[in-house]
Amino acid sequence: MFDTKGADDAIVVLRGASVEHRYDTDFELPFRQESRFWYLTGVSEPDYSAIFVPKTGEFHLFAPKRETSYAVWNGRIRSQEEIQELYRPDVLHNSDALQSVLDDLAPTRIFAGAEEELSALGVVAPEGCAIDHRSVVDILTLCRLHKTDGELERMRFANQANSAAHEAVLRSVRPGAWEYQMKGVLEGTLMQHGLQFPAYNGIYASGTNSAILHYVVNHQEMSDGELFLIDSGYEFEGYGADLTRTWPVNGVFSDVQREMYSIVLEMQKNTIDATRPGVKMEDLHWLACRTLLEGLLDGGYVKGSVDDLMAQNIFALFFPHGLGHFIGLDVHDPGGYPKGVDRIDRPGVRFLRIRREMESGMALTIEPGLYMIPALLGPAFEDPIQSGFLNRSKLEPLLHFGGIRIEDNLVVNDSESGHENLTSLVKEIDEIEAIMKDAKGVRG
Ligand SMILES: [Mn+2]
Repeated sequence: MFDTKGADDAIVVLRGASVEHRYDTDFELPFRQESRFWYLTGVSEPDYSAIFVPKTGEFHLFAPKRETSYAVWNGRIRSQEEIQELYRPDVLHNSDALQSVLDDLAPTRIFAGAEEELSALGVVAPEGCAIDHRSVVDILTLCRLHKTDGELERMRFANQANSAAHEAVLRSVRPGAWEYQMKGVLEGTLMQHGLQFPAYNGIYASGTNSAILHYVVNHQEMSDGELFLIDSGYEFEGYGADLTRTWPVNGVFSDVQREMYSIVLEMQKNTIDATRPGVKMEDLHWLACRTLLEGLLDGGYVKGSVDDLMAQNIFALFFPHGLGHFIGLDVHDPGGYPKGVDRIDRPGVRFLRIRREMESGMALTIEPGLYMIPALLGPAFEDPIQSGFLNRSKLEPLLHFGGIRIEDNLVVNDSESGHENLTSLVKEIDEIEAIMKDAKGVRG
């Protein structure tokens, strides 16, 4: 895949991540290896770098030379034998050998992970050597599209642990509790499973906050009659889960909450059922939109035909984000758009993070939602065309309803169903209510 024409002596140079600090202080942020480096080397500690030689298949690993002070302040210094055993490079070097190894290999072309890769490593390319900053990124993106068995094992475990932690939160949700306390329950449970690192900034949103798509303030007391939306996941060995559920704070769905929740559950079931090799993500998104509009039509919240409502982008007033994204070492794993494929320039679907045909081995989220967002519905009520499709008298009382999202993680495969759902967390209304009732009984 590398363009090595006339450059048989091309090499790949990659720099692993270093510890970063909070602004201008010595406060160290938790270390997280850069995903491409982690994917290729398996190294999840700071200050490593690597050279790959495509012609011979050789993997050179460069380990940082730790000073004695490291052993005092940071941790035990690994022996060369230990590093060799852990990461199994063909040749293990100290990082101060990088320049001399580079000079000995005398490449005429270097594939580097980023523009500043070589200068950040403190080395210079041999004179006349061409440097390509794009190909490694593009190729690794293609590799990461299809998960290996080892990756899937980690993703399954991440999903099991995160599902268990979400259920612990489900048992803790009640009027008078605070959003951040639910974060504490989730994190505490995940730590017990050994998952220490969030895959993204979690959302713990009650009431109207649940209609703010990336609400991360998490600082509100939860009230009787409101919904609570949790969208949070932690990583296991780099592989995250990305799960969302929405529950009634008081343990029982009100009539309108039940009605809206059922629409989202239907959107999710329809699209999960259709997820299989060969299907296009944008078609799954359209299916979710049509299911949404059918539900809203049934309830009398909108007027007209599904086709007309689709044509007028009414779906995007209630479901303004994409149906899902790839997931793996990054929560928004790369590769959603093949080269030359652009975003669809329409409300809602323009935020879709995948426009690809599904293939066996791809891992993705399916996360439809339904929100009452005053910033979208207000202007639509005044819009001469869109207002004609909206039943304002039924929608206006719901402006403070909040929102609902249900999100599972799937792997596309060649089985009869076309996929494996990694997420084992309750989502049926009666299951949710039964668990919340049981938890209430336990709490007393
Ligand atoms: Mn997601």
